[in-house]
Amino acid sequence: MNDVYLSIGTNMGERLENLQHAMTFLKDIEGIEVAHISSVYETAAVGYTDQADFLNIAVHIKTALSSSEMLNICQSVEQELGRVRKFRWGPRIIDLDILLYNHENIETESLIVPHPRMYERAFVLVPLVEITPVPVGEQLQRAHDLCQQLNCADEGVTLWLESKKLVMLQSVNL
Ligand code: GSY
Repeated sequence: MNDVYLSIGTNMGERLENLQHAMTFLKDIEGIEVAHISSVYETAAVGYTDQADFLNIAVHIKTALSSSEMLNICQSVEQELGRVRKFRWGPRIIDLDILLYNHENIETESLIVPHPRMYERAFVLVPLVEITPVPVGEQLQRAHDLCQQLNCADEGVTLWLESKKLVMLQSVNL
C-alpha cells in the first residue's frame, strides 16, 4: 500500500460542502482508503491575495494506485465539482494537490512530488502536521520542523472545524 497525502482547498460557494463532496468522491473510488482527515482550517489566500479566505484540509490516503493514477483522480474530482480555472492563482471551488507519495521524489511533465511549494505554505503544513503526529521520514520531518517555527495567527491560519466533527459530518453524508 502507498501512503499519499493530499491538500484540499476551496474558497468559492459553500466551502464546507465543497470539501465534503470532494471527500465523498474520493471515498467512493475503488482502491482508495481514506485513513485520516485533518481538521478544517480557515486560511488567508496566498499568492493572489485579493480573494476570499479558503478552507483547507489535509487527507491521508492508502492506495495501491500509482502517483499518476492519483493525479488523474484529483483532476477528475476537480472536474466533478465543476472547477473552472479562471486564472492561475485565482478563486476556486476546489483544488486537490498531491503533497507526498510515500517518501518518493517524482518529477514528470504533469506532477512534481513533494509538492514544490508545500514547505512555504502554512495552509498546507498545519493540516498536514496534524494528521502526521509521528513524522516518519525526511519529508514529514521537514514539514514538522517548519511548522514548529510558524505562528499560525501571523500566517492567517485558524482552526475552523475540528477533525472529529468533519468525520462525523462526512459519515452522515455517506
Ligand atoms: O494551491 C491551492 C490553492 N490555493 C490556496 C489555498 O488552498 N489556500 C490558501 N490559503 N491560499 C491559496 N492560494 C492558492 S493558489
